[in-house]
Amino acid sequence: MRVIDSHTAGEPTRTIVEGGPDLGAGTLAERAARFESGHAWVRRALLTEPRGFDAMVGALLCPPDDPACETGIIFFNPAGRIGMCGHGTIGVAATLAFLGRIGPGTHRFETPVGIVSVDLRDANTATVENIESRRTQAGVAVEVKGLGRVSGDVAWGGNWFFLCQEAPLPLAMENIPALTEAAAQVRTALAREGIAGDGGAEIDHIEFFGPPVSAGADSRNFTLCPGGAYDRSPCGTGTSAKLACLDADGALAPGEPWVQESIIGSTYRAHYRPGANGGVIPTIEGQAFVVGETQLHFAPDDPYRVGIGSPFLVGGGGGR
Ligand code: PYC
Repeated sequence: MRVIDSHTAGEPTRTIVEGGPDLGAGTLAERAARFESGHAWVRRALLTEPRGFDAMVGALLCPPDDPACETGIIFFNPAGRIGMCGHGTIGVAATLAFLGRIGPGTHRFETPVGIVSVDLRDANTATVENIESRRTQAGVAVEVKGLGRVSGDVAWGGNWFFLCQEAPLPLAMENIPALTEAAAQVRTALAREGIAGDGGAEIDHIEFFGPPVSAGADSRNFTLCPGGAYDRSPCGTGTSAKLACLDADGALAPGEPWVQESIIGSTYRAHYRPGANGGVIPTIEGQAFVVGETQLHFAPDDPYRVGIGSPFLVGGGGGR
């Protein structure tokens, strides 16, 4: 399997460009479900140690359903599949530019939750027009172990988010372990209270917001992704969810710029236009850099060929 690694605003994306699993026929959503049920070893093998680490997001390039799209993309992280991924989309755009498969201009990428449009400005800079994002619940309060009563909004930005205006601690890098623990407790409390996205969908991304540090930024965030890793970038789908909340509160007008800063200080420039169904169509601009090209090997006698602690290792062997 051949992969290209990039990072977008500090958050890594590992794109499978050759040798990915054959997911058969069907819609991209059906093939994504098959990737999860029948090929979960790929996720573990690529993204967990010893080849990866818990913040990595994978991108599997597939034929799109819509021939007008440049590619289909299935995003995943070590914990499972994710719907859309803003930083991953910018990472894939930089990867395809690196491969000479796309040049500056507008391209459409298909994801299992919808088609996004990517405007590649140069080899590293891309603007993503995301799927329609919307707030579905406002001011939801929940009792959280160690934090007390926490209130936030539920919003869809291509993944489900709980957005807390108040962070339990200053959004500083030295607080990352404590912020991670606090966000994990919020996620547990939401699940316990049955607070969910549409159709009972799990809210698997938690965001805390606070004042920005960089001049020119409007807000700083900390985002816990599914599993235990935080987003090093300002989170493209999380920024989309934030724009939906700002719009719903009348706090940001269509076209007005919003600069979202991440916990590591990287930024996305964003704005939105009204969507057709009462939500917003977010636009997120960021930069990605290719950092490596790797041929992965899976030696049959390597006990960790599909990851440390992987359920796909049977008695130290087995697996794939
Ligand atoms: O940028 O949308 C994003 C994202 C989701 C999970 C990690 N990054």
